[in-house]
Amino acid sequence: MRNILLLGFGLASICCSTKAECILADKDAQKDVVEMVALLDRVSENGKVMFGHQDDTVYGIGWKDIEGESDVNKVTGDYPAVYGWELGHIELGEEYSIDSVKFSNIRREIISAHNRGGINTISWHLRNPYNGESSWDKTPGSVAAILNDEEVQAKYLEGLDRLCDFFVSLKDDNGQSIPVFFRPFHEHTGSWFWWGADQCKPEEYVALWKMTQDYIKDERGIHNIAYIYSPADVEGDKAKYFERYPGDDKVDVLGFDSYHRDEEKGLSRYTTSVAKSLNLMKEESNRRNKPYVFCETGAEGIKMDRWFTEVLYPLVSASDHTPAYVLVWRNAVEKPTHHYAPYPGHPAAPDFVEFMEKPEVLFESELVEEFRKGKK
Ligand code: BMA
Repeated sequence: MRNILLLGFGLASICCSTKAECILADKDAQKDVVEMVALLDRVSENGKVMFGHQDDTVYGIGWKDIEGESDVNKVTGDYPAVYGWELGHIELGEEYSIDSVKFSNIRREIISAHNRGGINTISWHLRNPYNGESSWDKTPGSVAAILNDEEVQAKYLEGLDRLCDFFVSLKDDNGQSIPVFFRPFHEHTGSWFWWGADQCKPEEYVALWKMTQDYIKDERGIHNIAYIYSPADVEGDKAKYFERYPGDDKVDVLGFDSYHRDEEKGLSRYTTSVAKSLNLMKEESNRRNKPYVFCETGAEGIKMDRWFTEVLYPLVSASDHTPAYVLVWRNAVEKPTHHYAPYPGHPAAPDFVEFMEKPEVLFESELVEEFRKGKK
């Protein structure tokens, strides 16, 4: 519906109902960033949901660093429409990511995915600049230190600069910057990361978000980014979802992460809480004129052979205003039980093909046909 109201405002207004609302968090965002956000909106409003997979083409079960290889493609014959990439350790100036992938290979695969018509979204499990510990460090006051302690702040910005250099290096064959989503400081309503709820005050989290965003767009002049807000599953609790929300003018896409951890015990907690959160997303998406996505999910090891069609599909397709994408986590080459998409021979593979064939579910070639070429 929203789109119809907007035709008069041209590109920048595709996903908004008044011109004032059309401006993304980055007011100078490239035109194709605006288009990328608007594409999410169009997908949702057509009752479709894109399938995404983390680190899809850099490794999988039994292989690594084979250009264009993909467990999802080997099982379904198509690529995911959305690719998640993890840039943890880029802040250290290292050659390899937290998951032991060369950053140059991640860059290459982001460019290839973009050239095929796919969408890229970036997460960042950065080390704690306060003490050098991992993202999972729970030292309270780390965010406050970044904000208030000059030395810690300088260390953080040094790392952020390296992330920015990576963003800048994302160029297509014509030298144009490639638009990507960035999902900083995710799952912060939980308390397992140093930026989590027990470790910082809401206003400190918001200040860290703003500092980061302002640095990227204003200090570094980087305009190929749209920003996704991605708390942990709050089970539909609106107050909790927005307690640490940076603001409508700082966020372009709403989302959340939730995993099906009690798979063997049945569906209860996961399906109930995810359904509630998706409902909340849908309502707030309408109210705030922002698309919404299911940023991270999955059942580790996929022990239910029909998980994709019987658990995930009913959740993400049960609406005329679906999440624009759902992304399952990575197929860890170094720890084969840590996988979230089927690979050839996996007992859930036939069901995954059925999932792909559902009319609502878009893999990459369908996204390209229907929404890029077809201009739905
Ligand atoms: C987690 C796990 C870790 C990984 C991290 C960053 O959920 O998959 O093994 O290092 O994400 O990708």
